[in-house]
Amino acid sequence: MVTKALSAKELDALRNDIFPSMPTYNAADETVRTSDVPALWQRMGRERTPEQLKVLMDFMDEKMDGKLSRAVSANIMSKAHLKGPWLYECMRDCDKNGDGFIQKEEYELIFKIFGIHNPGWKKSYADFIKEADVNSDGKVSIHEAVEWIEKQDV
Ligand SMILES: [Ca+2]
Ligand SMILES: [Ca+2]
Repeated sequence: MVTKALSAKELDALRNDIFPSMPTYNAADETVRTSDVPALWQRMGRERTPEQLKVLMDFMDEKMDGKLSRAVSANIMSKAHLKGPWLYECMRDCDKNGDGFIQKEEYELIFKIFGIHNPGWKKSYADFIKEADVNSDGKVSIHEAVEWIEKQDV
């Protein structure tokens, strides 16, 4: 997603300057609305395609009540270049029923998020189970899912 790490200076600017300057910034709970996401990325100098932004915004609407807090925003952007932590966070968010394993509907969400960056990437849920279930218990854990995604070149 993001390939270059934000410097400490950039993160300070995000927290103290850019984030509070967004049109929908709410000082009471330190959040911005989903509609400010494109401007936020742009101000950080990280260009996203409209498709990438849409996935992120849909995700916020669905998972975060359409709001992004200042702490979460800095957290996501500071770690977005580190594949491991970002992927764990992403997989944990996709585990909608919170059982620690990725079911079919949850895989479809993962596929949607990662597929948008790689239109040529085609892996069915059956492929996912076959390839990712390393300990052969018939289920794919979050850990197994992260290791699998890391091999996908997405
Ligand atoms: Ca699950
Ligand atoms: Ca397994």
